[in-house]
Amino acid sequence: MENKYFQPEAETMPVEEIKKLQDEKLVKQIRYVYDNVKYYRDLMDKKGVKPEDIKGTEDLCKLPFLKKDDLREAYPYGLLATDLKDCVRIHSTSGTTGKRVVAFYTQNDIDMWEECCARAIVAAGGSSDDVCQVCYGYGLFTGGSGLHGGSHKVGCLTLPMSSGNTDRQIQFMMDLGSTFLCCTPSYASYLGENLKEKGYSPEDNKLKAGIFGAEPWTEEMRRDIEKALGIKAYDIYGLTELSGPGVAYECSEQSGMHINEDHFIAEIIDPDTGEVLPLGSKGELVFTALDKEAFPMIRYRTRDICVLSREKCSCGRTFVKMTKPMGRSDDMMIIRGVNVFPSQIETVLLNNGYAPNYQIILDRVNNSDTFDINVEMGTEDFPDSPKIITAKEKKLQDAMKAMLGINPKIHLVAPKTIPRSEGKAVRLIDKRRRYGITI
Ligand code: DLL
Repeated sequence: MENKYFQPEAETMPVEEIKKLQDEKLVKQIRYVYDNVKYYRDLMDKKGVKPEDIKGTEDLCKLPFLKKDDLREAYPYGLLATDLKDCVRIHSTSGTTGKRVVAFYTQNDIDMWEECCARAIVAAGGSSDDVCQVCYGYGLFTGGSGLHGGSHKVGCLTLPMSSGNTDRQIQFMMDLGSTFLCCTPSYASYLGENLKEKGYSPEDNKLKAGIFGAEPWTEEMRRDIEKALGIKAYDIYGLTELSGPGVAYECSEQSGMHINEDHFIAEIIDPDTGEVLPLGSKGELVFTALDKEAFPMIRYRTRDICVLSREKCSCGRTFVKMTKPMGRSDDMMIIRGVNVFPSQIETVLLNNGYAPNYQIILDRVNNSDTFDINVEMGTEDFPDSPKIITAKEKKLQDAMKAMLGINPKIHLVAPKTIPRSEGKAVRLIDKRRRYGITI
């Protein structure tokens, strides 16, 4: 594949120039955040750091971290740096408890984000000749809007399908000759199976590439998807707090994702001590956004564990590369592409009169996640008739769906049947690990 770039001057910028650009932008951004975000100013004051102390990227380590808990504490407007009237959009994702994280965007923030997604599409071989089928969810989730905006910037014919309705996805894919597919890797895999069931072979579709992310996937899964759909499958990484998809993207080498370093500084830290680790070490990824106006993020701890590498890439891009996330330094699970924290499940249980005696069982069947929760009934509810139990399970399932955005299967079990442990309760049995899924 011939290497093309959406913004070659940025994507192939010599490493020394990237560093210089980051130094300049960082100094400005820290001053901007100090002056406009009281929450972060207080954190800096507490640490005894002033904007004048930050002269370049070497000084980054002096700055305090931001964590998901800070976002919850500052909810909804505490980290906003602009007037609300300058914001044009929000997106949102789950927080560690009931409160969601709400991220704000100015038009410049949206433009920067969409350009990052456009870089990903072009790096995967996309151009204005392409028909780009976006089946990430549209709405509060960033997947749909991000790739949609990127597809527009590249000039592709964009099919804003959103997720679900597989028959319609396949009909449009075939009738309109989609050449690019953007969705979670598990949905890509599911589409592949459905195409096969309908009697299509991989040559029958016009797809040439897919951009898959938002959840962990393995090299085996990549090979399966490539074979089932007859395409090249590329990874894309991002998180709502930093904009959404497109913080990092894969190129023709398909060996790790280039981080958009003109917009984001990446650090790897020891998740226990917070100490910055040298390039090549495995640790937690921390990002500083250099251009964000509405919702600036300084040293944001992603909790994603990975390794960075600056080896020369055959695609000609100079941006540092990250490996696929290899795990998390917190207890967040990604189920069918949706971020779920055990604490959210506990909140629902407590709100519905159950004690937090539960166990989550995750598995993967036909490349799709299954999600079951066993919940102990109280002795006073036991034994209820099967009909009453079924009704209670349904009620709890609806409450979970409202909190998590996805539907678990609830199984009410007899009191004292969930194994107690002497140490930390084993809340999660993740059978997906046998397929190499580690988040
Ligand atoms: O998942 C943004 C996104 C949408 C990325 C579409 C790619 C494609 P959040 O819902 O905020 O944002 O979840 C962010 O998802 O911290 C990772 O743990 C995980 N994640 C994102 N991309 C990948 C990936 C979107 N390619 C969290 N591989 C992140 C593994 C990923 N995990």
